Amino acid sequence: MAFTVAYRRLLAGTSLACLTLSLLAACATPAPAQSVSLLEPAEGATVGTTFKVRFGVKGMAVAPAGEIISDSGHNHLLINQMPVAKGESVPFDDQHKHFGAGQTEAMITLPPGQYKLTSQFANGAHQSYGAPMSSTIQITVK
Ligand SMILES: [Cu+2]
Repeated sequence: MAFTVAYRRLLAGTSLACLTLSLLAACATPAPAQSVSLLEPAEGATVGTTFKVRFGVKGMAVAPAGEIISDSGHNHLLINQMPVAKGESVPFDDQHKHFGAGQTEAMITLPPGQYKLTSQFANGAHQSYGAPMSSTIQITVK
């Protein structure tokens, strides 16, 4: 009997703890802790030839290029390119723009057309964190 009461108290305590923790999102199914997104433009947007791109980064710090610091890096904008495989260097060319000063937004100019824009996060040595740290949208430039 004493055991049952103690067990019930334990269960009640556990659910209370879980309830409390779920308020902190620890008991819920967590979203990927580290991710990037393009906050602007919106998916499917039509924009002018010069437009603002805003990068979103979750779970990693944005820092200028230079040192390799774990869980830290800078944004890249890939234009009509696939994400760069994890550990590979992001090329430096017109289709791979580096924001090595730690920028989280930039003005981009592109000729009219349809584009696939990919945000790619990479470490201080421009080595990609791979597809999980990339995000792609389609836009139209008019
Ligand atoms: Cu870079």
